[in-house]
Amino acid sequence: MKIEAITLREIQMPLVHFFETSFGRIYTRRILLITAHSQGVQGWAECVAGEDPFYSDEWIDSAWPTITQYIAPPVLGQELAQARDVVPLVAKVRGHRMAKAAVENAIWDLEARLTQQPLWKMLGGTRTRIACGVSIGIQDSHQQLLQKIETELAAGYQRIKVKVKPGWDINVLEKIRSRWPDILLSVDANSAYRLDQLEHLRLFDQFHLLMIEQPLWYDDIYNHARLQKELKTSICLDESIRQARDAAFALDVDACRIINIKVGRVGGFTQALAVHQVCRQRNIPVWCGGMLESGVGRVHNIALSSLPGFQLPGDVSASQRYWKEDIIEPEVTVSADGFIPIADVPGTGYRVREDLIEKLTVRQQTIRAA
Ligand code: OSB
Ligand code: MG
Repeated sequence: MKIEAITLREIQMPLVHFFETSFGRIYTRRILLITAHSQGVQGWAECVAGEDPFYSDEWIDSAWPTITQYIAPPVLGQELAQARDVVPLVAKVRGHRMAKAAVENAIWDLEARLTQQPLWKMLGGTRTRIACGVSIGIQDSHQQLLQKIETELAAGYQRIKVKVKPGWDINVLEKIRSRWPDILLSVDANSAYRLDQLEHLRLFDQFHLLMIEQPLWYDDIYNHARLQKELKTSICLDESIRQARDAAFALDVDACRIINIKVGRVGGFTQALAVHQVCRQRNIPVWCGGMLESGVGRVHNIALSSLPGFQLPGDVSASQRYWKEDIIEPEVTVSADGFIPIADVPGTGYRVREDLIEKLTVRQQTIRAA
């Protein structure tokens, strides 16, 4: 396939409910969508860079010029045998993994459509349904959080993850556990703690959590290994794992027992498969993280979650938890027992609603092969 053009679009979509983590609260998403064009067919992907450089150092306004000036040009006009051939073409650019992932994944999507294959099978998926959990942000009150958990459990979600930070942690977990002693429960700190808070972190052990996600520095592995030695609760790394080498290092030093794979954070499907492979070889369970994606990114997360190592429920949940109206058709829905089925159909199994995207677009740029 020859990549004839790449389109960047920014759409803006208000969240149904604000989302708050230890680094801040967000009400409306600014989402960068990428389209790769070849032979009259379009592949779509979402750049998961946020509105601010807080979760990672990338953000939407860094990703845009990085793609137009450095990532799209080496790919445009190239005859690619397969989507993973994008990787060496953009390897010269250091970092900017979310920007790279958006272009690479659009080309995976394109290849699936051009060859009429299911994307999940191209990736090596084996599951015909994926187990779903939810990630619930910090709320205005404990009462509001308990109500949200109740709603999500009633909807069938198999695992509840709550965001924590100092002041919104042990007190909250006591209330959750006294009401639901046995649910599958995790916490995500998004780097809100330091190793000198060890005595406080030990308090998490009493709640038999499935995991504590990224308690320490976003770029750290060594101190997580020191912490894991001191905790009963399994550490899961998110931010710290940028590539397969990081996963191998983290597992060699026992910095975690579980890994969260986000395809954008590691730089695209090819690297996500490499991280998955490292974890498979060592029998370490992985799960698919979320970045408050629109349907375009969400369906890619579903495809990735079909791989055999995705043994724990992910943060991949229904469209309606985020959006009044999603930009794909049908919207992503979750069964009453907490699964998303994966159909054996070409592409992603979902149609991109270009009409709606057009209405939501606030800027657009197309770059063509010379
Ligand atoms: O750490 O997993 C995270 C959202 C934005 C940034 C970081 C994270 C998250 C989530 C949301 O937890 C997961 C979802 O998409 O529902
Ligand atoms: Mg996380």
